Amino acid sequence: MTPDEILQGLYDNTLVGNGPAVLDLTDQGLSAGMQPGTLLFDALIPALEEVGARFERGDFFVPEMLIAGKAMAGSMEVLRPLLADTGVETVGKFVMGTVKGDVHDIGKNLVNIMLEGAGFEVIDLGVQVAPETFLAAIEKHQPDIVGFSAFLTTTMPMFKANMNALEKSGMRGDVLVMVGGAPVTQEYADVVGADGYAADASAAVKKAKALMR
Ligand code: B1M
Repeated sequence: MTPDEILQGLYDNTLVGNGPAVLDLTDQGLSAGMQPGTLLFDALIPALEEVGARFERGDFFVPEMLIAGKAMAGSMEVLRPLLADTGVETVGKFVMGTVKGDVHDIGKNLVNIMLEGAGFEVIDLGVQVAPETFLAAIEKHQPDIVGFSAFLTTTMPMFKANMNALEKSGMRGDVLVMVGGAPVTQEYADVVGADGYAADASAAVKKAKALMR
């Protein structure tokens, strides 16, 4: 198969949620010397964007979104160590989680991979993370930055709930706060009082590094 055929195959099979084929094509691409970032940014992410567009149009429903997400997550397991393995020294500690009420984690996991690749130690709290769980992790790990991810307009208000909990605990001054996720904007980040916002994983790395300075 040519690199173009591998990318097309990855896109098509992610779109229909064919996990085994996505894994197989990921292996084939890597064996052929393709860059992990090419497989991710030129096939997997565009496929999920198309899944979202079809969901919006009513052509896809939740099960289709779920199997497409799972197919991509399988490939990410293979790509993760390759994307993160840059041998960079630790530049800071990052506690990350998707907010309470929200189960989306692909975008968050991608940010984590890129942060790790840039030398951050990332403590991932997973999804549906309650304010008190963030607080406990901040107390335990003493991170430089805490990151809140939200992918639904209905869960974005949890940013404010988390900020309020941080203020109340007296720890707000000890940690920088970054927010992100598909529906989040710089404006919204400003409204909730976050220190940083990024639209995607590479912007998140740039912002996190800038905040550390
Ligand atoms: Co859901 N979903 N979903 N979904 N889902 C969206 C997000 C949606 C936009 C689809 C649509 O309508 N077009 C829509 C939200 C609409 C809105 O609120 N405005 C939606 C909906 C409505 C829902 C449900 C409510 C559907 C329902 O049940 N009726 C439901 C909610 C469940 C819940 O959370 N309580 C639901 C469920 C699901 C699945 C479980 C089926 C599955 C999630 C699987 C998983 O994550 N493990 C799923 C999926 C797969 C999607 C889409 C198709 C893909 C999301 C994704 O992974 N994108 C999505 C449509 C879309 O986004 N186009 C959709 C790829 C990812 C790499 O991109 O998420 O943008 P992204 O991540 C970026 C940035 O956000 C940023 O960097 C990432 C990497 O570049 N970023 C940060 C993320 N976190 C950051 C943190 C930072 C900085 C940057 O600092 C801390």
